[in-house]
Amino acid sequence: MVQLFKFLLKSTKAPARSHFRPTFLDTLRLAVRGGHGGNGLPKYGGVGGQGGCVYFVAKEGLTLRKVVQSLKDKRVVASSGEDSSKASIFGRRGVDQRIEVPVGVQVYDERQKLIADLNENDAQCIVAGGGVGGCTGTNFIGRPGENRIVNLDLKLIADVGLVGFPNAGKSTLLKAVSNAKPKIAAYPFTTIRPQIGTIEYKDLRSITVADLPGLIEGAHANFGMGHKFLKHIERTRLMVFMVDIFGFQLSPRHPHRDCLANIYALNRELELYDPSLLEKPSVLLLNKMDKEGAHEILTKVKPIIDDLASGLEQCPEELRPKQVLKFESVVPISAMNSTKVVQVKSQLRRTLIRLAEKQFVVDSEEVKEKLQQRVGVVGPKVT
Ligand SMILES: Nc1nc2c(ncn2[C@@H]2O[C@H](COP(=O)(O)OP(=O)(O)O)[C@@H](O)[C@H]2O)c(=O)[nH]1
Ligand SMILES: [Mg+2]
Repeated sequence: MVQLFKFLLKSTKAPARSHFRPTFLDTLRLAVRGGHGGNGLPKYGGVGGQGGCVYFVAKEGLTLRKVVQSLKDKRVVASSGEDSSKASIFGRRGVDQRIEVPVGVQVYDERQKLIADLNENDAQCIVAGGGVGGCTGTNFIGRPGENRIVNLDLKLIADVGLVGFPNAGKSTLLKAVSNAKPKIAAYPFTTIRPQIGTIEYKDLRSITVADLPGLIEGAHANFGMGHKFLKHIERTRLMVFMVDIFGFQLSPRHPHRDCLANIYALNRELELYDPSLLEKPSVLLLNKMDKEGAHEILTKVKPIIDDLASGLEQCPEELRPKQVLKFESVVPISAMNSTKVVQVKSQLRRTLIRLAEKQFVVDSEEVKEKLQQRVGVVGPKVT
């Protein structure tokens, strides 16, 4: 009987719903309120304790989903300051609330004004101040704490952002160069959340690479995942575009786009999202060079890729960008060939070093200029 009962229970159990797994969470809205100030004691001139504040503290290894799970609800309130009393003339301060959030979170107020950018471990900010305690100035009545809604926007921080249409081989490359374990398949949209991998070099240096999935032609019109993940590019130092040398077709209903059209389409999607991204340093990887016929295509398209503006005429109008990308380098690769992958690894590193050096020169020029402006007024010119 018990056996039968158990069997029935088992058979009614819902099937595993792995496809309902929560998706990547990169925005969160929270109500925060500082504690109320305690009341003062007029008779003795006592001062109420200040209300506690709500802080956000950035911690590595956290995700916004963990933050949600750790909170009871989406309202965070710090405790009130204690009233002043005969026994303690100065009321005790309310206890602060310290909410740990992932590194890379930007905090905005309701009008989308940036409050803080928590882009390193242990960085912190006050998001709701506590109310002042009651004193002579406030008629001994404690003031309420700050009360507001804040929006947290997580932007991943990686050195390199990998961008390309589905099936280009982004996940394959990320897996080959780094410690990440992304899903790989021969159909689009196998990766629906950004993946970050770390490339480690023999000298123990490392760089991080983010695979930013889901971009398709028409993403600006919110097709597919839209531009949901493009915002993560803003924080990367180098954009790596990846295209299949044989082109790409999203589905039989969509036109087949050759490799050049793919590059223009990526260019255009980026431009429509944020034209200033086109100024960011970028590298182009032409993938699947191991397949037959790849080299013939490469010889045909290479001169146009080197000067994208020259091919704009032939580009289908709906894909045509206003301003073209300028790549630091164009590298034909095969994400499945280990020698090529090693080359990509060192190429990425070299490019990042070069960029850092360039930035250093710009920074020191700026410092020199500022110094000159200052010193110029009171003393000799610095050279
Ligand atoms: N022949 C060949 N196939 C590749 C190469 N790189 C990736 N692929 C295949 O292309 C398909 C899509 O790869 P994936 O990494 O999932 O692409 P993603 O959508 O850009 O992440 C998979 O079937 C891979 O095995 C390559 O260099 N050569
Ligand atoms: Mg993928």
